[in-house]
Amino acid sequence: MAQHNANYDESKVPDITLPDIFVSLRGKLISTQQDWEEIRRLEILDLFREHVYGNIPSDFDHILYSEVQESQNPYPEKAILKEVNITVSRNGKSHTMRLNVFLPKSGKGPFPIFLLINYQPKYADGKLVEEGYWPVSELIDRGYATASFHGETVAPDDAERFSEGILNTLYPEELDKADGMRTFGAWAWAAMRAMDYFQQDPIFDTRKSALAGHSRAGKTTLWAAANDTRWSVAFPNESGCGGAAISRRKYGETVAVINTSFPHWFTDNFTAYNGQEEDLPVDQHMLAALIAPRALYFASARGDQWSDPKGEYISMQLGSRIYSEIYNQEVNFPLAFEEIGSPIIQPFAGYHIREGKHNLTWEDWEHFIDFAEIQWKQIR
Ligand code: GTR
Repeated sequence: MAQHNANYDESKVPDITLPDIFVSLRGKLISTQQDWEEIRRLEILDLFREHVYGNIPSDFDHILYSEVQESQNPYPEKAILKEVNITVSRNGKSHTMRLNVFLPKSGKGPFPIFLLINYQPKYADGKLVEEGYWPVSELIDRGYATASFHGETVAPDDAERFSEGILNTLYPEELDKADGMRTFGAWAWAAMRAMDYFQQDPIFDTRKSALAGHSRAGKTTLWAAANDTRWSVAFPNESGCGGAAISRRKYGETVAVINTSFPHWFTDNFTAYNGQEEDLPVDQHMLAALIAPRALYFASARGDQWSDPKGEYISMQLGSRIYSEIYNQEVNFPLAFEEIGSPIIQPFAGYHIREGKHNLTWEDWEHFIDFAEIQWKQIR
């Protein structure tokens, strides 16, 4: 990977002109909720689909949920572990993905739910993950259900093998399309199937549902939540290039670098923007805007310059204008990036940058949970 070529010098960031969230492709000024929801939001979603992430096919013939027992419950005293196989069939073929769910033993529910999209190779067996990265114990203590699936059980994170999951079995026609589904589309599809599962069981309060993911799973979190409005809160953590960060800044990881290192992540059309970020019909602040009026929180780390923390914050500053301009909410990020101290936690939109390296930690989760609780307080 050409990491050594990356620009980390703010003075070398190009002067950029970003596409306007509030002007439609036909030049219409977008100022009402109706125009946003019926015109501009759909345009932006489709531009990201065609040029960046590819399709997320939504059709299938059957979906079946069955419980298996393969792992030991690490918290038998306070949590119920459900290992759920989700089997989806289409055109006579089927694929099974695994969802691991923990429910609090105390309380009757319905429980709000935090879903983590996982991809870490060390957990590739789809099993349970450790404290910090997936803080099951703390989430249960606070009265929440939490679940996780591993990307590998849907589409392997590998340029050679990515199709050896739902792409080969369920949606083979996607493989030949320039805007076809690739790994991130497949993982986003899996988050939707997890939500299907939560919605058919009244033990979950899906009006209070948060989708979280770190890094490549953070990029997926944003794309999944943009497409699936059943999520009430999205937490892309240190999602960087192709996630929260503004692509045109070319700071840290760039479109060319990510497409070269991970050709299976984005749709093939995205390679046209290698080194040509200024030609993109979108930038990532527009993806942020697609989450509204649901809630969105970005998190960065100072030691993670590869993900361009400043680009992530700018995209939150600009994208979150949707809440004030279209949804009449008092959301704003008046501080310049350099002035940020403590986490900015407000209704609808939040941001923090912590010390330390690229990782998902308990410190990140504590702010996520505080932020989610602010959003969910409004829901009775
Ligand atoms: C890096 C990649 C980033 C980020 C990260 C991760 O190698 O360049 O875009 O996704 O991996 O997922 O941890």
